[in-house]
Amino acid sequence: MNFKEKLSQWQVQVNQSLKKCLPSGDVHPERLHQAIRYSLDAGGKRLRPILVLAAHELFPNEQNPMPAALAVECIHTYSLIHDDLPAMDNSDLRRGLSTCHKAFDEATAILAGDALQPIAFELLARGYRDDPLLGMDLVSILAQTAGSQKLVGGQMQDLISEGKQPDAENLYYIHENKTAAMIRASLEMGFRIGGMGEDDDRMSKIQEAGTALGHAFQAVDDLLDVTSSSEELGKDAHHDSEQGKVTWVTLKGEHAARELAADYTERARHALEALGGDLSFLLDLTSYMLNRKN
Ligand code: GRG
Repeated sequence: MNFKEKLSQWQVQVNQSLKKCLPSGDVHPERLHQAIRYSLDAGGKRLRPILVLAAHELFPNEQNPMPAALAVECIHTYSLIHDDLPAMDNSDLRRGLSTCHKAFDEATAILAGDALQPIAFELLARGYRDDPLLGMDLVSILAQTAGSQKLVGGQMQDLISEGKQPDAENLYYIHENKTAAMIRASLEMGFRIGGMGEDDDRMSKIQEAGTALGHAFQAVDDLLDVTSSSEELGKDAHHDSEQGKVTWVTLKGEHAARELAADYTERARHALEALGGDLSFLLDLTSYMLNRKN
């Protein structure tokens, strides 16, 4: 199977498993479950769950990585729903559809995001009952990553930095926590499920790869915001400049942002190459993430 076939096979599997694991829209309170389903079914590239599956596949074992892949996607989707709210980025378009608060209402969107968080942790608790130490380890990684010093902290810093003087150190902090932390955690969780948690050298290499891949991803995101249309992106284009956000593009220009994305991708590839195992899918995924169009 080539890269594109495997990517799309995993995307389909993630989508089907999400459908099976989450309450359907006719479960009471229907409106809440319809809003959760709406945002998850809207699609998205499913990059974070695929990173979990791909990292597990490097040194695979009998353990199923899918519950962790779904848990990561639930946290990611909640963060997008909340990020789009009027109190935050105030966006109208997400994953090619109206944002959750536009399609439903603000209160429902807040609650849909809230509900996705315990769903994520329940997926981990239930999915790894046969190996409680692994389950607790995964809960701990995801809780820390989604918490006040990573995802939420990065978002807070992003919001309070709007319209402020550009500052590369601050921008790095925002990207590290808002974006790279979830990408790194996805790789780390897949690797731990594959039983590689005790291998400190390899663990630090996969963390290094995740960090670099996360920063590359954000630099590409900054570029796409200025070079693509809302139609191509499936979300509001030119949003960063309208919100007065500092990005690599506003700080250093398009050319430098492109170089930065390529440089971080190269660093990620270098760290991955030190791991061994069959790296072909993960290496192709780094190129796909660098060259993505949405
Ligand atoms: C609200 C706690 C909280 C956090 C929000 C996710 C996020 C933090 C903000 C979204 C805005 C943004 C541009 C974030 C950085 C990059 C990012 C996470 C983009 C969206 O991820 P994709 O492109 O989306 O993987 P899909 O829809 O494909 O899953």
